[in-house]
Amino acid sequence: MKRIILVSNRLPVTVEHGADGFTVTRSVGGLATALRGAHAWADAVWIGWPGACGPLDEHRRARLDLELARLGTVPVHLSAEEVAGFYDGFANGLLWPLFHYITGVLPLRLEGWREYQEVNARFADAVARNYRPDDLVWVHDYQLMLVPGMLRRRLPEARIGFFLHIPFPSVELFATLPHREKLLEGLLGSDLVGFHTDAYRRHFADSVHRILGARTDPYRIRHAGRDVRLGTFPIGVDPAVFAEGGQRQDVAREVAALRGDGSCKLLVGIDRLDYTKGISRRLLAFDALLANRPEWRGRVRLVQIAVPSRTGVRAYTRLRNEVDALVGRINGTYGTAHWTPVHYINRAVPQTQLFAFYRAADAMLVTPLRDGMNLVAKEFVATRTDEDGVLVLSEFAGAAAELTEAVLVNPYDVERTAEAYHRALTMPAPERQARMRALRRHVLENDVYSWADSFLRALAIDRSTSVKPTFAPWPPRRTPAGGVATRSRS
Ligand code: ADQ
Repeated sequence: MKRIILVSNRLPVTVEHGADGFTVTRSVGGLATALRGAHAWADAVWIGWPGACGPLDEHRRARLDLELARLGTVPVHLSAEEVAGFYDGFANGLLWPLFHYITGVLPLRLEGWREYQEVNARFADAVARNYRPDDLVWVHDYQLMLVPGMLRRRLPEARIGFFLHIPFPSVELFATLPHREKLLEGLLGSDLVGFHTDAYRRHFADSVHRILGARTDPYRIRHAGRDVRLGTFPIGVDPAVFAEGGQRQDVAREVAALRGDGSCKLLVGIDRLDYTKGISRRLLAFDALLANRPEWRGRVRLVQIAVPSRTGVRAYTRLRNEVDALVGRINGTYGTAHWTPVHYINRAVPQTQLFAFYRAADAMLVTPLRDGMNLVAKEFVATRTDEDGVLVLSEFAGAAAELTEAVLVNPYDVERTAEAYHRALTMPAPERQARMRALRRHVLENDVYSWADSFLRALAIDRSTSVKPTFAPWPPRRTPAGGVATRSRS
């Protein structure tokens, strides 16, 4: 069995400092859950940044590295300057907004390109040091786009895969990026490049064709005398975790408390506090619902949970102020002594509460302006073993290509999004159940394990084999109801 080297910006660990040293624990959620299966497979190693560990003398650093090795991980330690330039500057200040089509927050001056290259080179060094012939190397996400190319020069025979967790934008936008050639060439060091949707895969092939002049077809690119395969691998969740979580006793008590006597319907939003997640427009649509349909006043509330994120990037401070102000305005305008329209929780919540919110929601609002996939939508569906609850989903989330039975919305169209909330809140039970049953079928059949499995299988097979298409092409079909639908996996 082949050994796997996983490579991601963050290691799936949390290092905590105490008076007598540090403790290292495995973290849950996100990529940590997604790759748990792959990490446990054979004697995999995971290479990445363990987070800021403060100043450590040589002895403590060696002890920390030993602890990390015990968990099957290899650290790439980064200095504060490297994090500022590579992570806050180039990756999150430029690539993140550009790849999500949020051009309004792009910096006037390019920051962090030098650090981005240096840190990518350090990751490539760490992989090369740990590499053994026949290993599969799987690199993750936009922070490490140069790593496959750097590795290919050092390990020409290595089997290298890359997966992009965020959208790949249209060539019109990608072409504006300084250093676009270097980034594409970095990715083309891979044997296989994976995306969440067919649209992202096609955008990438278009960009390579237009910018590098390479010969491309939908699933293969000929570059520098090698074939690079492309594939669509939509990520999923671990449905058992959410099904079991949603049915726990303590969760049931919390659900009852949230629902109260049932006279007030519950809308729920759960996100990282990120401008791509569409929280401001989601609030504006709720405002419009209360303005246009006064019958909902006192009869519906929105719980918005937003976990603080990337506080080192300026655009995130502005977003926080904007959301604070909108929540204040809506509550000030419509709130009464007996009813608060928006309950805003600006911190991470424990898993028990997450399960309870998913379970208690009459409608879950997942309305990003753009999102690679969006796991919250799939976690909500996985939790609803009661086959009830409505998913309101942005057509600009990767998940919309699969979850076609959701109520799909254009989050930029605030008035129609407000109408979609109304539709979700008034949907008859048989329709809610039919839609939820169909959503559940898809989420249960396409879980996170089949995602990792299918990518690794495709990476391990012969280089000349092409990756089978899984989804119908963008743009989605229009449904008679005016919503948007794409064909789901056959
Ligand atoms: P993210 O942008 O982080 O991931 P998402 O897919 O929604 O977005 O995952 C967020 C995770 O954090 C979920 O597991 C959710 O439960 C958890 N979470 C969110 N808010 C929380 C809160 N307030 N408290 C506690 N937990 C919270 C990136 C891409 C996505 C892609 C994933 C996986 O941006 O598009 O789906 O990677 O590829």
